[in-house]
Amino acid sequence: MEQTLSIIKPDAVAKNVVGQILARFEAAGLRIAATKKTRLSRVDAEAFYAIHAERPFFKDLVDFMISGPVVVTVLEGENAMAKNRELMGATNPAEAEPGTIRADFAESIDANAVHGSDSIENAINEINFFFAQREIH
Ligand code: YYY
Ligand code: MG
Repeated sequence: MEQTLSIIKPDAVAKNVVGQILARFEAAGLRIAATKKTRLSRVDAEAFYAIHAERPFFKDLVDFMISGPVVVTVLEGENAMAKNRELMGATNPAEAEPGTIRADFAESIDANAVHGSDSIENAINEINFFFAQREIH
């Protein structure tokens, strides 16, 4: 069964909407195969977002991602990667479809509530970044 990685970012954790966001995944038919609350170090965040290292927003993105705890989750189900991206909505919450997580819970493009893997290959790498196989069920 397909798996993908979700991160509930520091803004959404601070807003106390972790349960509401996880409930949306379940309501859409995705299962929680693993989940934990953690806090990224600067080195962790820079490695996780290495693909964006040359972007102008990289420093702000890393600062934001380490500003508080996050909830990382392995979601499992049919088309899990694409389904999660659909539930999330567009990167910029101002452009996100009504009813998506970012439209409902995000304030701005830099504090946009959730991360989701954007390909099957990245999903595998991102899951392995956070979880050991024995933690995924
Ligand atoms: O996959 P997704 O999170 O929707 O967007 P990406 O293009 O991968 O960018 C990752 C992350 O970087 C985004 O969620 C917020 C931040 N960011 C930003 O602060 N400003 C931008 N113009 C683009 C992205
Ligand atoms: Mg992305």
